Amino acid sequence: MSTLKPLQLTLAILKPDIVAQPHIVRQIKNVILRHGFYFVRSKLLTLTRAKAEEFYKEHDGKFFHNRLVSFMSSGPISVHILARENAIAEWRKLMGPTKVLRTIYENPECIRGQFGLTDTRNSTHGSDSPEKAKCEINFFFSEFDIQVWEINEAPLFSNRKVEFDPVKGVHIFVDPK
Ligand code: 3AN
Repeated sequence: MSTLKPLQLTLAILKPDIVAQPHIVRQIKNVILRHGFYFVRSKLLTLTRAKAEEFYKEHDGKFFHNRLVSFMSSGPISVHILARENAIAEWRKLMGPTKVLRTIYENPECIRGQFGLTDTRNSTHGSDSPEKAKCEINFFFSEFDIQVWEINEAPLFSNRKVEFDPVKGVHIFVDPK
């Protein structure tokens, strides 16, 4: 019997503070690859303020909401569907805690500990549950059908029939020839 655990999808965002520094984007993508994640889809885009408000509507009314949506719509973000066993928890572990000002002392090895600037400009985002991952993937990749991916593409990823294409910035299928 196979002991392979199914791949899980999550949504990762490299926020404007990171995208403004291409060498740090490269470092973070390398960390993601070294930790066994697959880049399933990737996009570079800039959120309008209205779209940033929609994405963060659960934080409406909180003291940091205005600065959060201003920041998230202030420049390009790099958005990725990542796949891995336990992708949601593993990506959140790699990012580290939300509060950068504490994390840089308490957990300096994680991505936010290394690259975060403030509690708002905290480098990265990751979905925090399977339901949120589905919803957030659909928010940014409405053309991506999770069920179709699970049937058609996931087995090729699980069987490692993919390789990372640095030009496209995603994993592509290896030619079987
Ligand atoms: P996470 O991104 O770790 O899941 P959430 O969902 O609680 O954290 O918060 C969403 C975003 O809101 C954070 N990534 C951060 O940019 C911002 N944020 C959260 N808490 C604070 C805070 N206390 N001060 C400033 N910004 C915050």
